[in-house]
Amino acid sequence: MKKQSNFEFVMMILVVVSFCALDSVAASDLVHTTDTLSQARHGLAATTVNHKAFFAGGYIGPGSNYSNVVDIYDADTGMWSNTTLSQARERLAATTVANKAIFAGGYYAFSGGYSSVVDIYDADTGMWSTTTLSQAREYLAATTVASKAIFAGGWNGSPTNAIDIYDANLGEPNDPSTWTTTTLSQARHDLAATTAGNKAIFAGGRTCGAGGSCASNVVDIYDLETGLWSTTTLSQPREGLASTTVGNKAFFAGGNNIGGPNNVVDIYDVNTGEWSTAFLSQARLILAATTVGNKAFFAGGWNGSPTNAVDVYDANLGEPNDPNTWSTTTLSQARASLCATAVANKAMFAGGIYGSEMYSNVVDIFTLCEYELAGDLNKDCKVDFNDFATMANNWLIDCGVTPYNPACIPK
Ligand SMILES: [Ca+2]
Repeated sequence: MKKQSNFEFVMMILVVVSFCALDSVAASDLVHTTDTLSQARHGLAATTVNHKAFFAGGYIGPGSNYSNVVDIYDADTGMWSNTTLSQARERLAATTVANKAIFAGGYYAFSGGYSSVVDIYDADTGMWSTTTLSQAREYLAATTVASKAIFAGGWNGSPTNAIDIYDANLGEPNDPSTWTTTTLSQARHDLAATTAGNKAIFAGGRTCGAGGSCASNVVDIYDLETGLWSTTTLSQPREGLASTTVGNKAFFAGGNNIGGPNNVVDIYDVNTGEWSTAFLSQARLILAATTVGNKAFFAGGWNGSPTNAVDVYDANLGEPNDPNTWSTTTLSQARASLCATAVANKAMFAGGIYGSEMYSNVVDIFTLCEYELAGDLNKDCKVDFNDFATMANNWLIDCGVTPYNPACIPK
């Protein structure tokens, strides 16, 4: 038998150190892989700054309760690290402005532990700092338009209409003069927020406490150009919906209305000011949404039980009211109350709850690659250890000699 070369040996080592689980290909230009958070949890918040995706806080179950963990994925290196928030909490909101990732509010203790804490990561300095919201609250929503990070609504024993706005053009967020306050047209929590063009849009939510039927159809819109707020309505009232933006269109998908889990997607075109509707493949609430390139992803949620459904809208294929522009795929694990963010060419869905007191550490990653790259065997747009591992796994297999080898797949 031929002595194994150094090259072969190096590749065998690479198989051992390869850390990303490869999964099925979701669509021709999407690669689905999975990874894990350092701690299983749900009710966490995610945002991305400077090629790094942050997954912060959450609920980790009875006994230990709330998480202060921040898992950080670096898209440049493919490596994970972690750090901690200044306060463990769940149901916080996250957004990014001017190279700062901001994590605001949440719930930190049973019986009234509403948080006003704002943790801020500055990607320019690598430092963390803190400040406070004008009002402690959980179940708030956040989005950023230009230099303004806007934190709206929430619950602190009752629904609130509070809006806190940090303007990065005015200085550092620990300077109180960089913050202003205003109000939503309707106090509510568990609403959804996204930004399209010059407009920050806050939609739906819940106007009462546990047990009541009180989903909201209200949409509050902040126009950066005029500095004015206006209101409109969703086609159906819902809470626990998910939002994201593709190009000039803001999407508000799913949620719970008075009739139960909902499959409606309301779509606002900021260029025309027109609303249209589409439908998810499956009615559900507490799903997560994010966008990579021209594709919007709506993943997971609850429809009586946790679901692994993923609906994908592709703006390259046309307008979203055309069903042909939508396709479906699945998460590796059915779960609800997960979080989502996009980094580089990856849509990432992390954590969640998949049963009674069963919390997830799973990260599903959909990588969009619209290029051909020689040696990129898993089609994720880069050549790295994962491609090397695939090659090493199949090293010296000759399908002409051993066609019965399971690695030999007929064309
Ligand atoms: Ca690759």
